[in-house]
This record gives sequence, structure tokens and C-alpha cells, in this order.
Amino acid sequence: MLLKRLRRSQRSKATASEEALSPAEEPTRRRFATVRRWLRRPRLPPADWDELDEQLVAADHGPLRAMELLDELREAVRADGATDPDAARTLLAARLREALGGHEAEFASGPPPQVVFVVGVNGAGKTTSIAKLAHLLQSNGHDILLAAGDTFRAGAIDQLQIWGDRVGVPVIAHQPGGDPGAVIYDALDAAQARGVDYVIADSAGRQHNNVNLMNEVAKMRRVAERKAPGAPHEVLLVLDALTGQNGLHQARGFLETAGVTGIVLTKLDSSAKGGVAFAVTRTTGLPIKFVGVGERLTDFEPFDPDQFVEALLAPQPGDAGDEVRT
Ligand SMILES: Nc1nc2c(ncn2[C@@H]2O[C@H](COP(=O)(O)OP(=O)(O)OP(=O)(O)O)[C@@H](O)[C@H]2O)c(=O)[nH]1
Ligand SMILES: [Mg+2]
Repeated sequence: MLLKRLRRSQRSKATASEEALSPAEEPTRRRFATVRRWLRRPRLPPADWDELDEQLVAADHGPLRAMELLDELREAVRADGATDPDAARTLLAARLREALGGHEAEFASGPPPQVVFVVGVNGAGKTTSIAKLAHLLQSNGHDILLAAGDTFRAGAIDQLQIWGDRVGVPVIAHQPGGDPGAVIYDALDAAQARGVDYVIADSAGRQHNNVNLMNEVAKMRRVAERKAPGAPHEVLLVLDALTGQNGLHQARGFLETAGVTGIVLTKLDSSAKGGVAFAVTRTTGLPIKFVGVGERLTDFEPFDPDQFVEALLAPQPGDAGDEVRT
């Protein structure tokens, strides 16, 4: 599976201490400190349900989901007659993984060119994520071509070209104000002529109005569908972890009309709410395929629910509880 291969290649570059969550995701990990402390108790005292509830809500699970999770846990603990933290931990981990879609999603792979559209509201991190994805695919030996589909915002084309130069991948661009459909057409033409593996297309995050924005994405799709079989193979919706539920609300138009196949969750490094990953999967019903964990090219990883949950629940040396407080 392509994502797994990409992740392995990323990981081989990371040091052992970066294996679980990257240091950039530390705030997320800190959030779960109370949960982990709770799970370390030799017996589960009833009063701690409240503490756990607070913790899950604080991590952006939303009161309703936190309650559901706790009910399931309580029920399981009661059914087993168990007050064993290990059993509770295993159950919680399984539920959290399930909430994230259970296993790692797939990423487009097949005959070239594979066409990837990147959509999302302005400022979510589309252009940066395109550069990071191009870098990741390229370091796995793939030929990439970028398409400057955001012809609306002044400076957007230049910005993609700068990233293209930095990563060392060609960018197909037209004039500002041009037709993004025509950019896609030319990019696919060039990709087919050059035998490029992946075409990654940027798109506008803002237009004169929302209807125009959605029409534009729809047109990009139509052009791609006609030009390359099965295209677009991926439509990645970029969501900013900092905007939480509000960001999801703003992105609803894309979810309804763009044929989104997966999520890129950016800025997890600055978000203290790891629970946003759960909220996003639950609300959209779509897998998170990549996460952005910083502003550098390498701050980008294929998303693995198992690893994410394990890292959230694994005891950390920094967890308070046993230590002497200063
Ligand atoms: N900390 C952090 N910053 C990020 C991440 N991803 C993107 N950013 C920053 O978010 C800002 C917006 O990123 P862009 O890639 O320009 O966003 P965009 O969606 O293309 O925005 P528009 O072109 O205006 O629609 C930039 O300052 C990026 O450096 C991330 O994972 N972590
Ligand atoms: Mg952009």
C-alpha cells in the first residue's frame, strides 16, 4: 500500500524518539496526560469517570461523543467485572482507532498520470501541503508535476512556483485570472507527454462567491475526467486543525460538490486538540490521509490511526502524577 511505503520512508529518516508522534505533536500528547494517568491506576475508582469525561471533551471529542465513549467503557468494565486499567486501555484504544476509520487509508497509485486535486478554504494550508506531498512522493522516486490551479488570489501562482523550485518539480501555470480548467488541461497534456507519475493541482480557496468557487472545482474535475482515465484519482480536502468544527463548517461546500476522497489535517503542531482528528473523521466520514505538523517541507506524514492512538495513550516520561511537583 502506497501510504504505508511512504510512511516507512519518512520514518527511516526520523530518530527513534520521533517514532510515535513527532515532537511537533507534543501539545496533542499533553492533552491526553490525564487519560494516561487514569489508565495507570491499579484500580479504576468511580470518581475518575468525571475526570476522564472532562479530558475527552477538552481534547475536542465533543460532550456527546465523550459520553458515548465513557458509556461503552463503563459497560465493558461492568460486563467483565474488571477494574483493570489494561482492559480499559485496550478497549479505549480500539474505540479510538475505530473512530479514526480503523486502519490506514490508501493513496492513489496506478498508471501514470495519477491526478491529485487539493481543495480547501483559503489559508488552510493547500499550497504548503502540495509542496510537502510533492517532496514526499519525489523522495520515493516518483516524477511529479504541479498545476497552478489557483488563478484567483494575487500571488498564488508565484507562491506555487517558488515551492516548485524549492522541491525541484516543474509547475504548469497560466496568467493570473486565467481559467483553472485550461491549466489542468495543459498540465495533464504535459504529464502525459513526459510520463509523469503524479500531477498535483492547487486550487483557489476563495472566489467572488461560494458558487463560483464550487463551479470552478467542478470544471477542473470535468476537464481532468475527459483528459485522463479515472482522473481525478484523489481529491484531498485540506483542513486546518486550529479551526476545528468551524473549519469543517466552512469546508462543507467542498464536501458536497468536489468528490473529496480524503483529508489532509494541517497545523496539528499548533493545535492542542488531538480530538479534532476524531471530529473530522466522524463528521466527514472520510479518512485522514496526511497530517501537517509544521512549516518545513518534511513536516508532513501519512496518517496512521494505530500509531496516533498508541502515541496518545502510551505512558510518557513527562506525564505528571508520580513525579514530585516543583
Ligand atoms: N504550523 C503549521 N503551519 C502550517 C502548516 N501547513 C501550512 N501552514 C501555514 O499556513 C499558512 C497558509 O498556508 P498555505 O499553504 O498558503 O494555505 P492555502 O490553503 O494555500 O491558502 P490560500 O492560497 O490563501 O487559499 C502558511 O503560513 C503556512 O506556512 C502546518 O502543518 N503547520
Ligand atoms: Mg494557496
